[in-house]
Amino acid sequence: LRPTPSSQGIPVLDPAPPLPDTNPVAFFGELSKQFPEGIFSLNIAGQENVFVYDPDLVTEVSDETRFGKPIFAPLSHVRDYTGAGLFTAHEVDDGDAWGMAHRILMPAFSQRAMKNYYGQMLEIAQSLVGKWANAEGEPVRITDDYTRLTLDTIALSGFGYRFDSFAEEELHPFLNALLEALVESMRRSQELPGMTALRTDDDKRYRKNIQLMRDLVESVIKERRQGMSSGEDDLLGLMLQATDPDTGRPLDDDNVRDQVVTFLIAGHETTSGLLSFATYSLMRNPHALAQAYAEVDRLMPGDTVPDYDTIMKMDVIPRILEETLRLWAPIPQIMKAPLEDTVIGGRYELKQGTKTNLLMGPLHTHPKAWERPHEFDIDRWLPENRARHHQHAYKPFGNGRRACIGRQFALTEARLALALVLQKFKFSDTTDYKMDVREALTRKPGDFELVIRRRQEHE
Ligand code: MNH
Repeated sequence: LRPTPSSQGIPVLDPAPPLPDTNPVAFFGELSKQFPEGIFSLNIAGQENVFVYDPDLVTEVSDETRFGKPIFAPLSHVRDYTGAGLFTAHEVDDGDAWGMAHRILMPAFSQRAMKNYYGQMLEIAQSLVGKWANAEGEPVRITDDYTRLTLDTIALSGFGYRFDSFAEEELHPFLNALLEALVESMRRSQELPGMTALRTDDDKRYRKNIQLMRDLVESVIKERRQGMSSGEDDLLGLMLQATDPDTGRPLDDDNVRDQVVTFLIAGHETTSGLLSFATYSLMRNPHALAQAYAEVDRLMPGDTVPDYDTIMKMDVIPRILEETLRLWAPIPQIMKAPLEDTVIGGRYELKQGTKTNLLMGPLHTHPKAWERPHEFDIDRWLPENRARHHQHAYKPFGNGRRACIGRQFALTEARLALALVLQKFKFSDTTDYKMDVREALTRKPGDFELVIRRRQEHE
């Protein structure tokens, strides 16, 4: 297969190679190596898909006056369970659902609002540490436990609901239903609707999984409505009571349900991936690990329980998280589309509505923007170096008004969890783990196990 320039000037692989059954984004990343232009096009299931990762082209695609977030496959399928929740809402076709929820919820995600969730974040992080303290010398399924942590944290701090995941051997049924639903939505987005219609058993199972997630969420909302006292200021309280400052209207009941499902998903998958990739990266980068230990020992000596201010004083751990998000962005691809026919890079023609995918991996390691791009180097994030970064070569939280609303939440939770874990434990990679990325909308390491030991004084 040879790249050829298409009629719009964009290099294209024609005919398109068959997509793999798993990890399509990793496959697009591999293909990107054939296109130093930083852009290429593929026809997938009859539709043109453009991929961009040159930082200067991404700068143009990040201009919100020219590009918006379209809800095409796979997000159009994820809508089967997240409806017009923030992540999958159309800005036009859903009336003002996105704008209303965005205005109502933004204040709940400001940096200062994080103080309100800190107590609950700490409680759940301490459950993780408690579990690991009893697993001395045994291999631990790291990603599963980070998933317990992040799911329990968003559920408790957002909705006052306790999954109590650390009490259970098995992951909560909500997670299995979600995983199966995500896999099914991804599969649907890579086949023609006629094929989906033939898979009637899969469809039954899909509906059953969606029902399980919605039933759980409906029961959480019902409980809250019954026991509600005014002034409950978590996310659920806000969604049930607040009115939109612009329209004066509250969110309707279906929308509240869709938002809760959205937050349970968006609020845990990615942060679990971040913590897993960060732990993996620390195992491979002893110099960064040593600095992290030094930081927690300085700020949290002995068994000191960190408070919110301690977490905000950290310097090394936040830089570890930023560098992890560069090399292992949990959302490896986001989609934009031109609002009108346009030209980028002075020569690549894009018709209105063309699927224009930003590939995080190739963008975050683009040689135009990053020196020694594949090296894990937390010093890139020192203030003096940060100032020299390309402005649009780092998008782990997306772009513009559709960027991640939960960013501060994720970073606060991840700093705290990593700090507590490093205060107490050292890890050994006795099985010499080889990174095995699993994509299901987001990506995480598969079957990542480490042996954990408690740290002794001066270790
Ligand atoms: Mn989050 C949107 C990455 C944690 C809730 N998030 C996005 C987008 C990216 C993203 C990228 C943009 C997607 C797109 O353009 O289609 N999010 C992350 C990462 C982490 C993360 C890498 C953790 C690390 N996100 C969280 C947490 C929450 C959350 C935690 C909730 C508590 N994210 C959202 C919501 C949206 C979103 C809601 C959709 C925002 C919108 O479109 O208005």
